[in-house]
Amino acid sequence: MKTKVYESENKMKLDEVAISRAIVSEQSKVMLDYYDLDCAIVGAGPSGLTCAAMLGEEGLKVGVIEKKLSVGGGMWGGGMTFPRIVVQEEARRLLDHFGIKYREYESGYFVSSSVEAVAKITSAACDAGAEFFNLTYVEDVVIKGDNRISGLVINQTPIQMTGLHIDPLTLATKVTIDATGHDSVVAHLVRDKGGSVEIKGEGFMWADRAESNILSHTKEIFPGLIVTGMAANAVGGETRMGPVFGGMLLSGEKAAKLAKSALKK
Ligand code: 48F
Repeated sequence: MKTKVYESENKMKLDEVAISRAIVSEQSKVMLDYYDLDCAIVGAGPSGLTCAAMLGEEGLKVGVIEKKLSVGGGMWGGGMTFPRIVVQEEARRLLDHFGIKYREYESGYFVSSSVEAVAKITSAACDAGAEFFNLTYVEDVVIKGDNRISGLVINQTPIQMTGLHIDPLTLATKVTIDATGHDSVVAHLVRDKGGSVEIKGEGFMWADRAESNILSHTKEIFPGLIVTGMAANAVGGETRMGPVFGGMLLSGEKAAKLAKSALKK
């Protein structure tokens, strides 16, 4: 008598090694392709993610390098662990662009879920073709005779964490966006090695001033290097703003426009 046929008998049997090969093979292809970028975005916080989505939507080859396991930077946590962010009127159209829901609290304070905001902007960046290199940190830049950033020196975060003596790899990029937040890591790397970059440092909390001025600080500060988000304010000597995120989204959008026009030159 025939025993019960399990559904699995007709299914393909999974091979652990094939799973491993699929991952290594696909990621190797991506890396070979994306080690020559139109635009490298360092840091996957709100400004970097917005910039990645906007540049990807323009059909440019974009790589996002994020030292942590997860993307989202300082947006996940909202304010003091309450997972809500505030966005002002000027940036409401970007919430609409990414399909992020919001409710108006008093007049002009639009409140969204920080988790939804990170997820939807990340999703837009993925849909637009941006590639993510997480657990990867930028430790140096390539600057040759033309005095312009033409590449980034990267390594894996666990190597940094364990202090292992393992050399990094290098990727080529036409434009670099420093979206590393308060630390403004790429700007510091350039300045500390003699590049003519002035870093004024971040000021006290003053949300209205910080949000009003962020776009003027979002600019090319060294040939091939654009600063965005909190990195732009830190470089520009601007105040901080806490959990109001409109400026981050608008700054990411402006950085994308600047990168696009730099790429046209
Ligand atoms: O800090 P972060 O969220 O930057 P942002 O886009 O947004 C700032 C706000 O979150 C908040 C604020 C606004 O209200 O004041 O702080 O300007 O994200 C920066 C990302 O850069 C990564 C870091 O892990 C974070 O996810 N990062 C920092 N250094 C490196 C890096 C590095 N050397 N290589 C790669 N990623």
